[in-house]
Amino acid sequence: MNNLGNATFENYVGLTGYSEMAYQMSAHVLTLGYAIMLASLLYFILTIKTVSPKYRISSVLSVVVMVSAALLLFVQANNWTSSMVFDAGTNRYMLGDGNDLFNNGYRYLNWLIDVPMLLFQILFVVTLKRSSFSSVRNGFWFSGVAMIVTGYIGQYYEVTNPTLFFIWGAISTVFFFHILYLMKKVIDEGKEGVPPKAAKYLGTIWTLFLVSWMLYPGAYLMPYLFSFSLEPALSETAVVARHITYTVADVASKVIYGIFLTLTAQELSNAEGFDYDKLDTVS
Ligand code: RET
Repeated sequence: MNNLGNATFENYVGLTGYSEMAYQMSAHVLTLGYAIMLASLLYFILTIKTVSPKYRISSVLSVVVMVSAALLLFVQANNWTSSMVFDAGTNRYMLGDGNDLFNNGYRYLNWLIDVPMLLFQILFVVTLKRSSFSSVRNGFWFSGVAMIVTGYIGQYYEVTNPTLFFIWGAISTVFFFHILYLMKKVIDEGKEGVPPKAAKYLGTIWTLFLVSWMLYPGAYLMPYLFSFSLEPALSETAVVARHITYTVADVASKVIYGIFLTLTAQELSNAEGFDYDKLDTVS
């Protein structure tokens, strides 16, 4: 096998090439990713006035997340199409000669911006009853960054050194559990004393958060989920599955999460006497 060093498994699979279907599905799902972020950007801008002013920072943070994700996912999609080149001899898409290799690193750097933003966002919607705002915020910030940086280092070893890959992944998971613990606390406190509909939305946000954030470690592990051994599976199905998992996770954790926070803020605004429906009527 060609020695690609610490290149990720997508490149090793590219040595034997991708079928038309695997290559195109990957290209399409990566494109869908940034298209959804751009469309959702408009949603978050256009709905900002439907919540009372104190909740609007949450929409602003969604706007920040959409812009940064759209840009980085655009680069990620182009990274795929420029690293794999169609080969008329074999009718497969092969790792190109002299091009950039494929790497998921753009995603990790995007998370460095988006993860703290997504975690702070909920703090502008809920009111903490017992915990201190600044200690939760610092915990979110610290563990968010530590989780991503350790995972970023680990992903370089997914083919060449499974031991290091799993050690860095395990360290990252410790920080992930800390984030889950803090988020559960924030949501439980946020549910106290709010209208039932807002409490219900917060319950949905917790389930959505748990499921969508778990997809990221799933994508990290993908070459091993397909091999059931300590050797990574160099399978194009695993590559496509990773692209799809990341896109589903991105849409759920950034867009749908942001929409549910907007809905929660609308309920809370209403309960506090801010009635958006009546703002436009001439009295
Ligand atoms: C890594 C490394 C392996 C272990 C764990 C990870 C968790 C990643 C998560 C990322 C969330 C990203 C989000 C981005 C939104 O823009 C780093 C893959 C636990 C939870 C929500």
